[in-house]
Amino acid sequence: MRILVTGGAGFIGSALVRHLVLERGASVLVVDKLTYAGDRRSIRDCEGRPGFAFLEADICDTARMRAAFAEYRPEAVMHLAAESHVDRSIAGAAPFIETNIQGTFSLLEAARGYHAGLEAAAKAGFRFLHVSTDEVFGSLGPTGAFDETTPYDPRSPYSASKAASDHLARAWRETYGLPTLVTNCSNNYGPYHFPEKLIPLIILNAMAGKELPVYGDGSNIRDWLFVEDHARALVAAVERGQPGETYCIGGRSEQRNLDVVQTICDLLDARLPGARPRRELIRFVTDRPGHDQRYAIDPAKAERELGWSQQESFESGIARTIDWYLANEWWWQPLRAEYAGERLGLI
Ligand code: NAD
Ligand code: TDX
Repeated sequence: MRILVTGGAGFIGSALVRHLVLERGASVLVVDKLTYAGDRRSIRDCEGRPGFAFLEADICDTARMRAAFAEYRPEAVMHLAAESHVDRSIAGAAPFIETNIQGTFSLLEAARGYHAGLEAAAKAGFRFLHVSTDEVFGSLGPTGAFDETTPYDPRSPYSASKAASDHLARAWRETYGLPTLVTNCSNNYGPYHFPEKLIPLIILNAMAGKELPVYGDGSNIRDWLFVEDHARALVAAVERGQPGETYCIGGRSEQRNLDVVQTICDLLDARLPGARPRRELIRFVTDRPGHDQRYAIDPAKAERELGWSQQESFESGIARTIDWYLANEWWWQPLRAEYAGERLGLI
């Protein structure tokens, strides 16, 4: 299969591209702008493989997207390119509106023109998978879980921009017949995760003996899914999902932020014993404005209709992730050096 993957140099996109190219032998064109969050080193093992190609381009550039479709002639699009960090969206929403909304619109338009020109069999088989987040559903109370029937209630600039893009993807199917599908997934973690996000930030700070910032009282809950399980779910959605449908993907693994941080401290203490337990580095800091309290996903539809299920438990996945960061300083050290002391104080 010939697949155009946007955002393939990012965290989830690179896991997907490595899975497609190295494990499934698929032909992949990565389209990525290489923002601060994109890094070609994350897919360096794919470079030079038959069928692998890379295009450095902005998805907002519709003319370039049209040319990429015309030249590459994909059978499917997997759209992951986005601005993805909630704290950055609070500090400045403009790139989120631009890439997540305008960029998705641009890509849908390019795909629509290309799809209209395909002959019948190729047209029927074409898929446009729009990859989204559980954050579009807002914040849960102590019980219940998001599923495909949950009303949208985004509460941050990031989640509002993703919600808008989900609606665009659906509208392009209803209005123009472009075979779009949407997936909404919970928090991913794993190798090649940019060190502004909670889990890699805590791992790297704890390794270095630096303070561990926990927003508010640490009681906020996220559902965590190992990134390689998400990559397999996305492939299942393209292969077996129905156009016009939404699939919620999650790890059935709810954790309080404070528990995640303490788990990382304890696992690192066991691997790199220090003079004092790393839990002593935990600092409760000013909360994120509009901080969603709890996310949880019911992935039953994806399990039933896509034949997908997660393989990695949080316990094994977090241990693998810590071991990966311990073994792969070559990847994270330049990113830490480049972003240290940044305006947002993220790292
Ligand atoms: P990321 O920030 O790690 O990577 C985003 C990638 O998109 C980068 O390679 C970046 O260079 C590229 N990009 C950004 N703007 C672009 C543009 N205008 N044109 C072309 N490329 C551009 O993000 P991620 O965590 O890998 O998330 C990927 C997708 O999955 C996003 O759509 C995100 O909303 C969604 N998602 C993420 C999570 C999560 O936990 N990280 C969970 C659910 C859904
Ligand atoms: O230093 C921190 N301290 C802290 O307590 C950071 C960076 C985060 N947090 C909290 C905020 C959240 O409750 O940890 C939780 C996870 O934070 P992030 O890693 O920033 O992820 P989140 O805001 O939950 O969003 C992530 O999951 C859904 C991704 O960044 C999104 O792209 C995805 O859609």
